[in-house]
Amino acid sequence: MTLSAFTRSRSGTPRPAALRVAAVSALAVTGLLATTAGATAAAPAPTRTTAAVAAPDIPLANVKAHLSQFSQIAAANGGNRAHGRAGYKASIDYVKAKLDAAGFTTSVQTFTASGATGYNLIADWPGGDPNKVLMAGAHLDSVSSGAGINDNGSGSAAVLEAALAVSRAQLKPDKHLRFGWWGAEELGLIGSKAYVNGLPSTERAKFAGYLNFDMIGSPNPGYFVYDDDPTIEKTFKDFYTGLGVPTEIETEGDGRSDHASFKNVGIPVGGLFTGASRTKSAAQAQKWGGTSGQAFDRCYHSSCDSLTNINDTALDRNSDAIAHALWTLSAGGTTPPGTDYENTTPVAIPDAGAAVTSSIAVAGRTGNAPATLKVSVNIKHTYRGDLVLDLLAPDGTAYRLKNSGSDSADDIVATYTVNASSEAANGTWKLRVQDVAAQDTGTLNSWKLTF
Ligand code: DTR
Ligand code: CA
Ligand code: ZN
Ligand code: ZN
Repeated sequence: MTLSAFTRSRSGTPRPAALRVAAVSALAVTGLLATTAGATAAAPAPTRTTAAVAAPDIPLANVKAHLSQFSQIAAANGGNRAHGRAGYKASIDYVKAKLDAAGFTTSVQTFTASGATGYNLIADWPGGDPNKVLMAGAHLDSVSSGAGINDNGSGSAAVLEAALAVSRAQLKPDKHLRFGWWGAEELGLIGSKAYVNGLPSTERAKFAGYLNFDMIGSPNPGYFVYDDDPTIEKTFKDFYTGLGVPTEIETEGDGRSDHASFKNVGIPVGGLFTGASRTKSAAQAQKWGGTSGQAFDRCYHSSCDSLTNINDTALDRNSDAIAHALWTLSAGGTTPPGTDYENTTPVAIPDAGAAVTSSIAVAGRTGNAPATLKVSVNIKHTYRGDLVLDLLAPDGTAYRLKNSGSDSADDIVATYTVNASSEAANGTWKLRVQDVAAQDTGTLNSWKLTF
């Protein structure tokens, strides 16, 4: 479907300008598009809205600072952070000190493996429904041959920084947030098994989910999402869709990391992975970049798994994905969600220019959006016929709200009804606005979703 761009003539009769082809995503809407308000209605009154809280960006520099600490710890302790070695306990002490200072309730659980004492670090963020626990974790131990910066300093550092972001935000999620750093994963998931097996069944039943992050900064990265639980999987996939980064299902992971300890007792699990010793295919290199025919991590379980063995882009994206999943999945449950979600931040609309977007993060809802999702829009403009409006669902599906045309009236204050019943309600929805004809311009004042 192409849009023809019209330059506006004062008579209001459009003269087709050179065609401007605007690719419009396939419309998933089946009718039910209707404007239900005239242009003269007053702007909708501000409404009470459930806090639609988007996750913060996780600063890559902070994550890498933790990796530097892990590297220094290994260097000061025989070159590794392996189970039973001083470097592992020093890693636990480093992470614990950061969390204690940030207001977490921490505890260190000990266990024995291969004749040596092992340690798990558990950190609880005070608040939330104690009967709905969302946990994120990573194994903190390395193999004995090296510092284990990608495996698994990357997951440990990213989970730590996401936890610190929860503290900085003083997040008050509906669910109770818990974080874990596991010992002796490299010996066979020993630490996480000790933790889960030590939980009474009544405590296990309180888990809404466990998110695992083991190797998320591989130097020749792939973007793999665990497919064990559909809701968790979709949360991560929607995040990457928002970045325009394709993902693949993690196929070598079953039983290969700490999520297996939780899955084995029936807890929903998910996670992210950037690859280990398997080789990146040509097709994967085509979509992700990097080097085909080369391992995702050539230093897997080797002494060269050092600070240089990290892809910053992958680590940054996955750190942000962790925060997105925590914010999204920890909402919902006890406090019933509101029906209205509004963004009142003005966005200037460039005259005959690129489209602009405004986002609303919806969380805490269950199931899909309704067949009569209301989209209320308030735009100040001197020639509304210039404007094309689309609603973008969290998975990127576009729903056309308004085409351009010869309507020379000012402003858009309207509510559109969209059949969004095939879209998950939770996630980041966007309003896309484009001014496709020269001369007049305006500003998006606010927009609102009503479920
Ligand atoms: N067992 C992990 C590395 C690993 C291998 N395959 C997967 C799949 C999913 C997560 C992790 C892994 C380790 O060596 O720590
Ligand atoms: Ca970031
Ligand atoms: Zn490993
Ligand atoms: Zn690992």
